[in-house]
Amino acid sequence: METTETLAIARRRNLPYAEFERDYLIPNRPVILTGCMENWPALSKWSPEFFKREYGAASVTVEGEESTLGAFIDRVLDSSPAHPSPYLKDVVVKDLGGRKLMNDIEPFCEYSFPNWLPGDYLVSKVKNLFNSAQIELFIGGEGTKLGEIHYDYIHAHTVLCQIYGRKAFTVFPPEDAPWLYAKGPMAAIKDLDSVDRERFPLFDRATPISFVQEPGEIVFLPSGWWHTTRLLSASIAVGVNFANASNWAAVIQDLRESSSLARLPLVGTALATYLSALGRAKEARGPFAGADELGIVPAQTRLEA
Ligand SMILES: O=C(O)CCC(=O)C(=O)O
Ligand SMILES: [Fe+2]
Repeated sequence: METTETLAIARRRNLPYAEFERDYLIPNRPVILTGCMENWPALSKWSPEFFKREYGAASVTVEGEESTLGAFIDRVLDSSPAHPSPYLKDVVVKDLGGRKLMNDIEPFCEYSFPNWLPGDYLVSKVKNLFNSAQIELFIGGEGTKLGEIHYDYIHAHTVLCQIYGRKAFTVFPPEDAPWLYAKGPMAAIKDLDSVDRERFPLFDRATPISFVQEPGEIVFLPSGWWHTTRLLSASIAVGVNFANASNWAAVIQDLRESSSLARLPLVGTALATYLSALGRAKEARGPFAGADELGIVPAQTRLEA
């Protein structure tokens, strides 16, 4: 933060896929995408009260604590910056509400396709890891904080689609890892509101970009970008991790460096060879690979272009 220049993120409305690919996906730059959620029934339908009414009896585990979704929503409605509610993060939308709920978020954001993470993999460990990429629900209350600065698992990209309420982001480019005192995907610095400068003197060199996401906006965070969030009001979002030709090499590299098995030289090489070949096979499945397995219908404007 030595420069006085404020780094900013672009907002692009109805961005054609080819331009998204050229200007953001391939260069690995974040962007806010607007215009693509306008036909989602969720935008007028979803609220904390909606989830309490329709799915209140469902049981959920939030930050290690089990309760009904209804009881959790009560905490969201009572949340304040002084007493924030926990953050519901890993509920799979189609497990909670099936086709009926998925229908509310269609046509889904096409920028997140092709997605090569869903589908079959010969190695069951890889399959479980990759298949944990699902369309997930995020619900929290005013003042709820993500509580960690991280990049997403296996160097996947992510899209986060804001449906209800407002969310503040702070993101940092992958190169800022040393200034965040990072180990693997997690920064040692946890809370940006109170950074211990004695312990973390190099934090001053970091180049944060802060912005607020509004309902109807999609944040694209590319592979390896550090991020943390804070909810400015009760908030509901959906998101999904994805990987394709643009970050496949980074995903393979991540596996080789992070999994103890893949660090054995021969296993690592065999796995990398297998995954590279698999990437070429996935490529042949076209621009919307992964949509069937995720159980979602994507927008397909790039076919009209
Ligand atoms: O609050 C958010 O939407 C970000 C959540 C996030 O970064 C994650 O679950 O990996
Ligand atoms: Fe994340």
